[in-house]
Amino acid sequence: MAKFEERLHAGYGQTLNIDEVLFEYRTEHQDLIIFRNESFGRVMALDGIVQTTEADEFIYHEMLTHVPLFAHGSARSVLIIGGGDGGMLREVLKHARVEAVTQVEIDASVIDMCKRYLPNHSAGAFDDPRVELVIADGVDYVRESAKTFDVIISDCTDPVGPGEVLFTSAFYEGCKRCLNPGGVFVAQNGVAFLQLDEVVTTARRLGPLFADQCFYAAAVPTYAGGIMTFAWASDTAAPRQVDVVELERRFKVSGIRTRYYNPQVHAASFALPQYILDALAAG
Ligand code: AG3
Repeated sequence: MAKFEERLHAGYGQTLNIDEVLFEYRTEHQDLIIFRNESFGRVMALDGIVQTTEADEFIYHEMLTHVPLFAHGSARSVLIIGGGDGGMLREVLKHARVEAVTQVEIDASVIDMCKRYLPNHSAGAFDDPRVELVIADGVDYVRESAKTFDVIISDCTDPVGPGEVLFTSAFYEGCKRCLNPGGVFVAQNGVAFLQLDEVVTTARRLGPLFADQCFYAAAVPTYAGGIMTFAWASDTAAPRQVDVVELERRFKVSGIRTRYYNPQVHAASFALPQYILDALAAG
């Protein structure tokens, strides 16, 4: 049986059986493979790193959308950077208050191939009239955009290859420029136990730019190695401090159905283990 061996961490990695290769291609930017695995369904990897699977994508996509959106409470405009598989877009569009979503993805072939071979991720989201799709570099977009947003979601790869620029101060400055007052920026930030440097580096870069900066976390099985952290930044602590009672109210009013997210999970996800807090304090 063919195996997919992930190459991301030094001396440690997950291996997935490849039951069937559905698509494999060297795009203009990266190596893309979509294959089927018995436990996780369809799996998409870029440059040898698992990006998303049918079985556990809901955890990641719900946590990077519903946490900032329910915390904000009245977001109308959302910017997604990356997210070519469309899972993030699908979750954002569940919020009826959201009037406009701009998605900026560098690699058009990821979108095309995911629409075709991972159709349950986008589930038609790219056809929603609220969506504007821009094929461009995220850093350029946030530097030049005339539009501003209530929530910005960076659904990036790890800081190697094309995704590296999405962890730079230049990118974070652009996001700050594109964020409305009271807006929230969130970003995928790696699995903390194995990528602790990433947490520290992100805090060092985002911290000086925003009045409120922190991380929240969730365990996503195919991002092997323990909990994944998500970076959070805003010009105000208010959205982070919304209490569970108010989150319950907002969630109920929305009518949104989720499989991982709920207001209790939302509130609890901001509690970080001590080894992360210590690393941040040592900075
Ligand atoms: N992007 C995040 C993949 C990160 C995997 N990294 C890791 N295991 N440290 C996923 C794109 C899904 N829309």
